[in-house]
Amino acid sequence: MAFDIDMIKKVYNRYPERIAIARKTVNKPLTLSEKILYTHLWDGNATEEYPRGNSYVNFAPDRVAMQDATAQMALLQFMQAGKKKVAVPSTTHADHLILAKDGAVADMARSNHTNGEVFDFLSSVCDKYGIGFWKPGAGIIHQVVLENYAFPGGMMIGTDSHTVNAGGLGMVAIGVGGADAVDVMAGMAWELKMPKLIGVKLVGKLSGWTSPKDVILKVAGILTTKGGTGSIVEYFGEGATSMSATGKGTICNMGAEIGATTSTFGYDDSMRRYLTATDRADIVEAADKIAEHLTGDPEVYANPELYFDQVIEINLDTLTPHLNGPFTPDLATPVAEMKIAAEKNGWPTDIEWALIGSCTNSSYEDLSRAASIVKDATSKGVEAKAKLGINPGSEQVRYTAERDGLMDIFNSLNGTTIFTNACGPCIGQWDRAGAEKEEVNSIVHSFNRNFKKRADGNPNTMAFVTSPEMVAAIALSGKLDFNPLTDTLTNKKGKQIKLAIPTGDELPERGFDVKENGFQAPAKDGSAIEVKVSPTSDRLHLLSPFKQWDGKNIMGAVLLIKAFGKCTTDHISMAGPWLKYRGHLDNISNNCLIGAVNAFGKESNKVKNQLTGKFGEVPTTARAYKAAGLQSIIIGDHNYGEGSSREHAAMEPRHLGAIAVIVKSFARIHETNLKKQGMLGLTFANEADYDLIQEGDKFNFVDLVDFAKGKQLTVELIHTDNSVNTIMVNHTYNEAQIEWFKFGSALNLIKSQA
Ligand code: MIC
Ligand code: SF4
Repeated sequence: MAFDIDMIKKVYNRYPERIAIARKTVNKPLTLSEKILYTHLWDGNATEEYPRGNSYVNFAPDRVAMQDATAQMALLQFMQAGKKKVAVPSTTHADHLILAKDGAVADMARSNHTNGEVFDFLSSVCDKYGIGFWKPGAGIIHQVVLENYAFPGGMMIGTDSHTVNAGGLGMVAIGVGGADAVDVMAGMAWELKMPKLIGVKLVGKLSGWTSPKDVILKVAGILTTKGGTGSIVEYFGEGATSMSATGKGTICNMGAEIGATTSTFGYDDSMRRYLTATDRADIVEAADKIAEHLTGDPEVYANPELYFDQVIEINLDTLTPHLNGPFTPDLATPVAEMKIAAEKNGWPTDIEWALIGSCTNSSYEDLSRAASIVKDATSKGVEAKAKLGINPGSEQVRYTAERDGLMDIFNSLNGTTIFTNACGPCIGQWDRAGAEKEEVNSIVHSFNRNFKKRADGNPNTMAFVTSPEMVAAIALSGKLDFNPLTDTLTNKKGKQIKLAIPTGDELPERGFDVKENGFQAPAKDGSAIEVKVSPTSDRLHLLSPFKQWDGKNIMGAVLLIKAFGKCTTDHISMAGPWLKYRGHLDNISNNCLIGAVNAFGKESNKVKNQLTGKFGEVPTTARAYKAAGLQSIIIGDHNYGEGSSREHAAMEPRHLGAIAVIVKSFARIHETNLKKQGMLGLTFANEADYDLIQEGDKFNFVDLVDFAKGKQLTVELIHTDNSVNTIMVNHTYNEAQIEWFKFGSALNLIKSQA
């Protein structure tokens, strides 16, 4: 039986009426995305049409998911909100903090020891406030959510950018910062700008070496890392219905890499099969009663140009396997062209490590397809040339794969390590031997992100993203430019061998099984449970509220850093070794912007301290300004804050005394995170003004006292020679968000209302 089936039935019961009214209001056939959005309006039935890309709308998501690295801050904030229990079903998943090193058993034991304090904290907060807790080893948040909580037509938010994975089961699932999760858990509305809609029509069918991963690698190549910003991507067509639900999950998952708000697919047989196989036939029964509402209207899919803001068509019959990278997930190269591309760009082609896993590609089907390659190769006497590492997506997947002999196949290959059911190398939780030498090298993996330093901390590791079956093939060949469609491998006897095309099981033939799924249900009444945070802990620290705005124009704020080029959340608040401080704002602030490249001097973590004229690290310099009572300013380029949902990237600068971030453009989640934490997230009205910012600049916000919706702000740049440039900046704050700024943070506002 499904978790929270009563909630799901309630959602379905209101569907027919709400859809009928929405259809009348909007007065045209509806996409699936609109159906889900309009059935989840906070105010109930639709009374007006919300212009896409324009109006802010209040929604009522059905559930919330959090992972250990973001849940700490989310729950520390929730503890301040003065509530007894969460208002909607919510779960926390311990998956990010487990270091991959020696293999599952040893790694798990070490992690339980090193992270014990944090796991205990999460377990007790969840218990107290009615939140389900998936213990370390239970699996990666998005696989566990897909297996247990996602349901067609539902809406959820999660404190992780890959929450969007649940689109594989037809949800609108959106990644947010912890403060947004606090709103929903505290029983308040959740606000989102009505997204635009991108329709992707999948014609033809996948076959051979081409997999769902290649669909999204191709889409990323077309749309780039910011092409999806502010949009929901809705997939449809024969190619969509003919692929598995977990394959759909892979595609939706990496929608985060193109900046999309989320991605989704209409309810179909693949979802029925997956729900049934994961013990949720009750959802199928309920969904079937309103099946017509759980997909886009036929008119929409017949003439998509009329209903979507943009339409892309991809022919799966001619789509070929891809490798995307290095350093950015949208640099798409067909496998067949890798030889030329690698040579031209000087990408090393020797591969030492090939990794399968992450929330993107760690399903049973993924493992079975990769295993088919390994089995074929070993039966033909081929040995692996690179090391293969595997992180299964969940204990249920791992247990079933072990029962079905897939793990034996992997283990029979030389150089294979099975790591924990966790994020591991995908988030830099990887103790890769030799990484500290910072040698130039390439790796391949089935993950979603490949930013600099992400997997092993080495800035010179070039990571390429591809499907699990391609990862297996490359592990065997040891070559980045190996094309299994045309190239051969040499076996132990010196014979040339061609790999058979991958085969796999969408779902385990004998059904899923698991002994200990790792779930801890919360106490019915948690009021007596005490959540302990030691005052001397260096990992956890209770929050103190940010200061309110004093109501005056900000004058004389100093430039902290002018970031040059790509500045993702990994540059602003690095993960890997810093994940351990996710529950301790002051300690984690020591990584603030240390990865960002300073536009002056082009080095990272080296900025000029305006008080002393000396160069220093970003966090130290920020602390010096704060100690001197100065507010500071951050300048950035395009798509600033791309990547993760981690609100630390907003809270750290705030904690260190920064008050505004002025950039050419923002990634959605990060912009909201800045607003929620009481900062000014602003964009240059004239992009070229970025060039006016000089190293010793001071900033005057001369009309901040008139801060209002839709009205530009005026900023004076005072240069060191006392010359002045006056520039205009745009913002997207509405009235409610301006209150967050005034109160010092959204949480301060909630508390003032409680
Ligand atoms: C990631 O993939 O970058 C993460 C780690 O899952 C993040 C969340 C985090 O920083 O904790 C995300 O994608 O939101
Ligand atoms: Fe974990 Fe990687 Fe997925 Fe983020 S992208 S949730 S780090 S597996």
